[in-house]
Amino acid sequence: MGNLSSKDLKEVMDKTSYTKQDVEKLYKDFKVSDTDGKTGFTFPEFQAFFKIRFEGLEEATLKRMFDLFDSDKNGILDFKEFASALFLMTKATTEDKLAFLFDLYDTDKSGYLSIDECNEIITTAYGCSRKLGGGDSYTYEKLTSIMYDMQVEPGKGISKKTFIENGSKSDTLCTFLCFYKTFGNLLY
Ligand SMILES: [Ca+2]
Ligand SMILES: [Ca+2]
Repeated sequence: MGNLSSKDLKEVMDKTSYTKQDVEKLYKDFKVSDTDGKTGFTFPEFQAFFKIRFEGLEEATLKRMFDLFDSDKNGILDFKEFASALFLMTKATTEDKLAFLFDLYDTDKSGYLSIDECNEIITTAYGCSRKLGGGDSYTYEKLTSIMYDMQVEPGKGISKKTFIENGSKSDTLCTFLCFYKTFGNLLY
């Protein structure tokens, strides 16, 4: 143990566009934060790792994020799941990021974002934008107008298709809700 197997390395590189060096660097950081010595992040380790970035996030939202990243649902985020998650939240296309964010905030899994779910996105994104050094009233208005300009289907809410189409017109939403350290400066 301790080293990344060449099979895992190859798998991560196939799934993402990370280089060998990227993956090795990531693996080192992952091992450092994997403090209980088991192979993978427990939820508290995951929280600790992203604490700098997501201090203001509700624990429930972080837990949903963890559960969505934990693709084999064993309660542990192994390195491959972690690397894919990080890639998705930083380097993937805006469309892929938005699809993930939609699933993250569609709390009741209805396939639509309700008003409450939209408000949670706005609140979270605004909170994150403050952490990134923004968070003025202009940002708040911009976020609100992105969300409220989306077509709402009566009795249902905003569909995933609409969310992705409208959200991808600007990168504002993704910048606030994904893994950025500061504006334009990704965590990885
Ligand atoms: Ca897992
Ligand atoms: Ca919903």
